[in-house]
Amino acid sequence: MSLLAQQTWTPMTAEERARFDRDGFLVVPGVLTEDEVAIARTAILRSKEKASREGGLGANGALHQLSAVTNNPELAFLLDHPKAFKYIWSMLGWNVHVYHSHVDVHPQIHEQQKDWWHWHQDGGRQNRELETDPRSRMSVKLAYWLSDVSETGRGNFTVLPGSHLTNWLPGPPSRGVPWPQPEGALQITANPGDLVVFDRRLWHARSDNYSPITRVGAFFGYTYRWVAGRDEVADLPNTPEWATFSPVQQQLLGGAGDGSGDHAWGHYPETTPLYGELKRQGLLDSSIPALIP
Ligand SMILES: O=C(O)CCC(=O)C(=O)O
Repeated sequence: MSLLAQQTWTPMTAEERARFDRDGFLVVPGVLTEDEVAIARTAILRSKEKASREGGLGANGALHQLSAVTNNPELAFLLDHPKAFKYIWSMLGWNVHVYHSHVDVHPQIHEQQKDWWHWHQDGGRQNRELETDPRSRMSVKLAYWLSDVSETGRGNFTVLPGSHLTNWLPGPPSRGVPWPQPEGALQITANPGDLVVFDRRLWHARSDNYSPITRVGAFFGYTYRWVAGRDEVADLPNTPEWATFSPVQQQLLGGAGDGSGDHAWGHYPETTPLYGELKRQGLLDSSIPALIP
């Protein structure tokens, strides 16, 4: 029996779902092994070195690089890592792709920064163009921690728990105006290999890293395939790496299945790799609308 055939996925638990619905995020410890952390870190730090040589780093020598797998094919395993990906298909179902991803490296900052307002919800124009209150969830993001942020002040991911049902947060009149953190802001602490799963509507922000530990993370945002992607993936099928990606990974990277007519609107579930995988494993739970064909 092949490794793939032996693989068994499990859905997120009812308790996790209830906590996610209440808080807008989950922290899941120990998702990646030490080896997996090392593989991902090495790839991302190599990208940072390349960007550094090419003058592509931002303020304070930081890297914020979009299209994670296009730029770092070694990260493909993070797209559908069973311990992390279960949160995506459990909530969004099988007709999904990664619409936006990035890797981030933030070295120590030596000078105290102004209180710049980085708080936002994901989805850009979705926060103007969706008319409901609260707006629809639309997407869920995975944040893999590849450095030790087990204490605050290390560039921790910062959230406002429970804010995913709030359309508007009082902030500065414009981005360039320093502004205090919102009351209740929480810097999430995590070890290398831990995962944060968050609802795109959760108000969140990066914090500054004043520690000597370079902060490294990888972020993958998933949404329905009928929402256009932001990542640069159009040329990926022409690369030598493409054939090394599994059909599910290819789906998540914008590929349209096995050539038998897969459709991004999910018209033909039987041709969609993730549908096939969930069906094979008996995980199509009809109590969850997004998992119904
Ligand atoms: O880097 C961070 O901690 C924040 C990332 C972020 O804002 C995002 O993924 O939308």
